[in-house]
Amino acid sequence: MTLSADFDPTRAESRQLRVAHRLAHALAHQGLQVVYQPEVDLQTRQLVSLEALCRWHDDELGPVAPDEFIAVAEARGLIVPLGEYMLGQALADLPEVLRRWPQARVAVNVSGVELARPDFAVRTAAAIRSVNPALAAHLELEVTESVFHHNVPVVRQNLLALRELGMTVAIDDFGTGQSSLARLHTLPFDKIKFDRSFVQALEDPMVQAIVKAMVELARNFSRTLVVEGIETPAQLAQLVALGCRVGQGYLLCRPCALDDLPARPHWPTA
Ligand code: G
Ligand code: MN
Repeated sequence: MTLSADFDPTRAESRQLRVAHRLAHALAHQGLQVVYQPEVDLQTRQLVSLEALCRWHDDELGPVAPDEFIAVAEARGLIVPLGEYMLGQALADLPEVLRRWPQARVAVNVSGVELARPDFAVRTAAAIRSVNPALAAHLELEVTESVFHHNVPVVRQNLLALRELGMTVAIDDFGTGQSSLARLHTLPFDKIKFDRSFVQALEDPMVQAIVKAMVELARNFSRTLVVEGIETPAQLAQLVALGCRVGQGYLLCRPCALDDLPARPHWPTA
């Protein structure tokens, strides 16, 4: 591995410490925002799920990208409180979500660090129960293939226990991790979110064949396939032709505050 000439480990570490410090402050003072990005039925334009995404604009640091602060949270022991905060927000917003879209689920992203904790399911169940146990049937967990770097039997136990309550499980960014196909059958899941990198390479006939195969795989096992990162009408048309039913992406709807979400997203066609 080569490091660029201006890479300074001391400086990188001090940035990480500063972000961690400010993030802890934001968590303690309600300084994080939640936006929602819909998953949409590509034929009916009906909203299927809303993915809760964390956004942060710090008074001192300015806007900090989720990729950066999630990695810092994982490294510095803040991912558990961050996850609890996002679940709390999702639970608080669910009554309004269900008033507008009675069939919808709200999806929260969870880190392998959280899922590998033996008490994750118990604590999550307690948080739901303290608001309204019926809301479990309207919650989804998004997990990435990075969970395979953690204690997989514990992860499995947590997912199984939460599915018992009615929650569903989505494999996020599918296709980017290592040995994803080889390990897919080892976790309980309801939905596959197909990574946006495939959409970006759709002109490649091999990628088209992969998308088709995923559509078949999901159909044969009664799993939902959601294609992420749809940005252009041409991509959308091609995905629909390949059999895709549900999608997410800037073309369909950008992440936005709950109050600003359209009842039924509208998008330009090719
Ligand atoms: O890993 P996950 O798929 O949960 O990441 C969601 C992130 O992807 C969010 O930060 C969201 O803003 C971003 N995102 C959503 N739709 C699109 C899209 O169409 N294109 C790109 N480049 N990013 C997107
Ligand atoms: Mn996600």
